[in-house]
Amino acid sequence: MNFTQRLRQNDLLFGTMLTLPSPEIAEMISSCGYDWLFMDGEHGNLSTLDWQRMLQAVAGRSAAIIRVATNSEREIKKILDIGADGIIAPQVNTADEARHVVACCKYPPQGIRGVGLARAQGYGRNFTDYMKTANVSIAVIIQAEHIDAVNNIDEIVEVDGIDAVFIGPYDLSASMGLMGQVDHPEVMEAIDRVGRACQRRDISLGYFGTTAESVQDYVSKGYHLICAGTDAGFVVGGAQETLEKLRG
Ligand code: 3PY
Ligand code: MG
Repeated sequence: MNFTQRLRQNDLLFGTMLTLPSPEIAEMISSCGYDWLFMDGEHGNLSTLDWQRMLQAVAGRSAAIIRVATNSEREIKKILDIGADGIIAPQVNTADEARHVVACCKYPPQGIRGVGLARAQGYGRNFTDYMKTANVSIAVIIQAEHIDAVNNIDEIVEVDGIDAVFIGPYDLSASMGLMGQVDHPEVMEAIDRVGRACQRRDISLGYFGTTAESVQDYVSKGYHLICAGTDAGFVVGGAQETLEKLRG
C-alpha cells in the first residue's frame, strides 16, 4: 500500500523534516525507516535539481513529500514531475485556494496539471502507466496555518481531493499575534477547530513539532501525519550535546 492510500485510511505516519540540500542526509534519514519525509522547499534553500538528487538518494525508502515554495501551477508541476509522492501547499486560507492546489496536482479532466516526460514518468518509459495512476496516487496536503484558514475551515474541508490538512503551528500562532506560542490556549483552540472540521470529513490531520516530545499530545489526540524534528536540528543537537559531554 502506498503512502497516499495509507494517508486516506488514516494510518499513523511518522516523518521528519529535511531542509538541507544533501542527498547523503536524505539517504541516511530515509534509511532510519521514517514513513515519510517532509522536504521543505518553502523555507529550505534548494533548487528543483537539489530535490531531484535527494529523491534519487531516498530511493523510495520513505515517501517523499515536498512542501512547495508557492502554490503556483508552474511550481507544483515541476515538483511532481521530478517524482515527489505528494506536495504540501503552505498558507491555504480559502476554499478557492484549496481548489486551485488540488487542480494543480491532477491531470485533465480533473485538473490543470501540464503533461511532461520527466523523472516521475520514467523519462517517458512509464508514461502510460503514470498517466493512469497519478491523479489518485499523488498526495495533496494543504496547510492550515493562518487564522483566516481556521475561520474558513468548514468550507476548505468541503473541497474534494484534499488528502490531509497539515497544521502549521508556528505560522498560525504568528497570525494570531502569539508568535511561537504554539501551546497558548487560543492557538490550541484554533487548532482544535481545524481538527473538528477534518474529523467531520474524515480527513487526515498533520502536525509539526521540533522534537518528539512536542508532537506527543497530537499523536495522543489521534493525528495521523506527524513530523518531528529537522535534519539541521539533529546535526546541531548532536554536535552540541557531544561538546557539552566533552566539557563535562
Ligand atoms: C509552521 O509551523 O508554520 C509550519 O509550517 C510547520 O510545518
Ligand atoms: Mg508554516
